[in-house]
Amino acid sequence: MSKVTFLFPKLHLETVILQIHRNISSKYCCKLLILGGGTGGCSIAAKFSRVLKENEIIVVEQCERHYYQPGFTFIGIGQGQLSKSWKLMKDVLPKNVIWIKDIVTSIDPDNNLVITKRGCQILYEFLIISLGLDLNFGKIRGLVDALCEPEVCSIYSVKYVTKTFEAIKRIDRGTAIFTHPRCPIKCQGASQKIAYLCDHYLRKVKRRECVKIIYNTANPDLFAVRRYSNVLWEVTERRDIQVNLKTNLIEVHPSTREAVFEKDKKTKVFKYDFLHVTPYMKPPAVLRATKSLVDKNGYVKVNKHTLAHVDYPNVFAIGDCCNAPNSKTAAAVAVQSYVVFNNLKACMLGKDSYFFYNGYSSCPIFTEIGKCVMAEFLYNGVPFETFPFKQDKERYSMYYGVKLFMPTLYWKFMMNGRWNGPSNIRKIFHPFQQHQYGIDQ
Ligand code: FAD
Ligand code: UQ1
Repeated sequence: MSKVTFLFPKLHLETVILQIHRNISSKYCCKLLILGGGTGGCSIAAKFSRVLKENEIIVVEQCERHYYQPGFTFIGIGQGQLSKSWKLMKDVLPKNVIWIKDIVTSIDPDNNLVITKRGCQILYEFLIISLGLDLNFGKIRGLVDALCEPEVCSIYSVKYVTKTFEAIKRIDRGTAIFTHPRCPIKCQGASQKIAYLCDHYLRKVKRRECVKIIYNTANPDLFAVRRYSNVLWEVTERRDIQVNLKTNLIEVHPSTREAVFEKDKKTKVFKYDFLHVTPYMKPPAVLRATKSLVDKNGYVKVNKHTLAHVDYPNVFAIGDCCNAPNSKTAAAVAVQSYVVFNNLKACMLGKDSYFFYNGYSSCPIFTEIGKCVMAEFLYNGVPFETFPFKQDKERYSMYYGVKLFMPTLYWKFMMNGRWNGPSNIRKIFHPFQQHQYGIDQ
């Protein structure tokens, strides 16, 4: 495992000393504050809960439930149930951390202070931001109203995911449209996975001939990594799925079932009988409001290799809300959590060493119920595969591997801080490969 010497600016912890007394109920202080109890927040809390003392960690998370979001694609095609895709936050978070169930409303990194909606003031020595992305259905005019109709849906939201399969089951003719927005999103593959699965379902029930399937994406290619987009182009051609690139949804008229798209600054209206929308996404409001922490789009400014904040050495970010240019997935978070854990631990001890994140991400692209292209890659779309066979192929093994083993890997290993990505598996299959940990230089 590569460890490289690097100078973290030393913190003068004596000066950060928390002057608030623990016995004032709405005032807290802690060694490590974690914002967000999603994939990143829970996995890193689990890691630090083994090295820090009881009550030295506080997690602020607004939700009662922790969802396994990768399962939403299966739910959308009737291969999973929403009721089985979540656990209570209290059961996912480690037992020896303090959970403040509230919304973070203010972050003041100059004074090491976070304030919540109900008025808790929390002073921290070290901060990890893992607030994910907010879904922004409202950005597309008419969409929120359209989502009240039975034929408009989205696997991206807890609210609409179950409805997706209901809507797919009802398709019997006409045009089914799937969209992908013009912004970074979590799991860039999910917007097209659901189109392929829908196509497969319609073939199974022998209604495919009556339905035209269109995938309208704002992106310039089907997938950001050429190796995998090649195979996906073959899939869409073979299965007669029309792909329109650089075609961005801007408006929906539910009463006439029309979706308005923009391409090359011109608008084009598509009639639909079924519409699956992948919404715009944006960092949570509190991040966008904290200008000193974020870039112009509201993502936390980190060094893309160390994941330390570029200006505040006691602040790190992990997952979808940071501005490292990796593809935003839980698979990426697994590797990032390992890097952040080691770098922050070194920082806490005043050591000058760091681990290096090279952008690893993975996206299992289901092309049928029973087939999956397992995309794995680094920064700049460089393929970086784990298994001893070509992964730019549709495979049965990858589909069932993801469906059957990934939830256990997520709940039992990742949420306990014990899954750092597939580096150890890769080491078995590719013992002489460089960069085998996905985290070295
Ligand atoms: P999240 O897990 O979203 O956590 C953010 C947390 O912050 C949430 O719990 C939220 O409630 C909390 N929060 C936000 N704002 C505040 C606030 N102001 N105050 C308090 N709490 C707040 N990844 C894969 O690796 N493989 C897949 O196959 C895959 N498929 C996917 C399919 C779908 C449909 C979706 C939606 C996602 C998929 N992902 C997949 C992506 C993966 O789920 C995310 O990348 C991952 O969950 C990101 O983790 P995170 O911690 O950054 O954000
Ligand atoms: C992964 O690590 C992960 O996080 C737990 C996922 O989310 C559920 C994934 O979908 C994938 C594919 C990985 C990567 C794991 C392997 C074995 C390639």
